[in-house]
Amino acid sequence: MSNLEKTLIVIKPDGFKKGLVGKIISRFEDRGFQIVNLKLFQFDVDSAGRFYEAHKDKHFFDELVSFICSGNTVGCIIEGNNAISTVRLMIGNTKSTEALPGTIRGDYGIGFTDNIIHASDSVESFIKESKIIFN
Ligand code: FUP
Repeated sequence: MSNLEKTLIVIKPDGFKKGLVGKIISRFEDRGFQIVNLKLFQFDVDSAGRFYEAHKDKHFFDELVSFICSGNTVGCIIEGNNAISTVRLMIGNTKSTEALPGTIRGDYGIGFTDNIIHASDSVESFIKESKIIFN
């Protein structure tokens, strides 16, 4: 039985600067997901603060907001069977140094804050985050 879902990925400023947009989006297309919306944009401090609201009391919040606002990003809504959990598996561990080879973070980076890509972790996060990016 299939469970058609949408999720949001954001290619972060480090991923964009490394020229990984095409390679990253291809991975999802190769897997069988459909691209349903795509946007090149740069976060401002207000929208980044709302995007990362869950982390607002954490010690790394200011660094996180400053990093995500530091350059171009690409937001992409993708759709397919079990999109939320499958895409989370494909991006890998938050700490890139602990992300397995074969995952996006495991193949393209060694950073923690600068970990190439974000993906929604629940339906609620997807709805909230995609509204911030796609209005
Ligand atoms: P993830 O869902 O894998 O993107 O990770 P989290 O929601 O736990 O964290 C959001 C972002 O905060 C991560 F992409 C990396 C960053 N972060 C730090 O910079 N320092 C920390 O100690 C924890 C997370």
